[in-house]
Amino acid sequence: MENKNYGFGTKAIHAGNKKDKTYQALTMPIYQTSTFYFNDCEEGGRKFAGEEEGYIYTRLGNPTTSVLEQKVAALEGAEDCVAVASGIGAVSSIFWTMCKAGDHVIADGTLYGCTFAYLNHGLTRYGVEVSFIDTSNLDEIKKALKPNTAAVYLETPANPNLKIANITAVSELVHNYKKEIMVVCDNTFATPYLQNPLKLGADAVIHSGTKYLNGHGDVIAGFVLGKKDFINQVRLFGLKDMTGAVMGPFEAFLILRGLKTFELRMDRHCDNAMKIANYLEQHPMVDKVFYPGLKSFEGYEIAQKQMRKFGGIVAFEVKGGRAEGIKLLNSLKLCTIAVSLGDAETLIEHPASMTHSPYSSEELKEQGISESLVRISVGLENVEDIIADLEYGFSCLK
Ligand code: LCS
Repeated sequence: MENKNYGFGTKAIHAGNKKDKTYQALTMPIYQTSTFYFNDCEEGGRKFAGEEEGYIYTRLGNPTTSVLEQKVAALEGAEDCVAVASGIGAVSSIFWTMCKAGDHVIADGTLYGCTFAYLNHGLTRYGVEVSFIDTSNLDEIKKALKPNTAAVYLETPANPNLKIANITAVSELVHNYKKEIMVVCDNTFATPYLQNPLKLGADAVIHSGTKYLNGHGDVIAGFVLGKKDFINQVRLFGLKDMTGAVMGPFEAFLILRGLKTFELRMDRHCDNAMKIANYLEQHPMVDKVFYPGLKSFEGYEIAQKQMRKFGGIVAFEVKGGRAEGIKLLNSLKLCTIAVSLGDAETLIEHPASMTHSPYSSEELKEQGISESLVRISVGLENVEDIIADLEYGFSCLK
């Protein structure tokens, strides 16, 4: 793709693509191979020494996966990207690359449950200290920064309650303290269509590619994005030697296929979610709605500045408590009870007992994740049908 000024939808279809000179296939083929032959021993030596370009072994790189990496880099406005086997593969690959024993990490306390588990119960076993704070409060960041701080990690909007951090303000503050500290943003909820943390000052971005990027609920995948040198370190150390959590070529193919409709899907997810947030906000059986596009939402002002639209996830507290929330889920006919998000199907879950079960009940309370919180990943169905299903669910609580 030659024109860097193409629109987002055009890039999602064309960026990074390579013309197949052998058979002139329109769609990038699946190079389902673990290894690549060398014409002679010297060629293998040159490729291993980095003196000659080309593929060696799929754990280090694969043509199908490379096209996807270049496409996601173009969408996110990143110099480079490495594809990995899952979102948690992205989290672990980046931390093994950035940190060593004796380092300190600052992370927001509100994170996807397994990211929290990795940081709280995993990384700390290897001599890295982790401080969980509220990154939407700049004073807390100031207080937490230390000479050995290696990284500041946040999700915005965060899983499960869409909490917003100001990426520009956080990055400026951290880099003014010490420019080498990596500010890393998990952009899974927003996607590159709605928000580009690297353009706002962050040093690296991670994604669960399982979600909107693929969009069809049939892949587990992840991405790490950032400067070329750093991504090279993630690829050749964090991924190649530490986690080995490499993306397979078939998964790359499915995500390439999913990305062709990325812009269309995201517009529909966002429009449907806004309507559902408005519906829930006026509902007498709802205590509170969490959605960055609602004026009543705490992070609304910052979300307006750093996001283009407000995403497909809506969370809300059901009046009454945990039992009412669970009863609502169990009553629904169209919305499916399932974790994950970003699929065509509307998925609904109970964070306290599902995605955020790695948190203790005290930790959930500290993060304001209540037992009555329900999270909806608004799908691509006709929004009237989703609302009718929710209305039926609420009617079962009476
Ligand atoms: N980051 C965020 C913000 C996530 O929501 C998830 C998964 C991950 C990273 C990890 O990605 P994975 O390894 O699953 O590809 N979130 C899930 C959720 O909310 N329900 O099920 C998975």
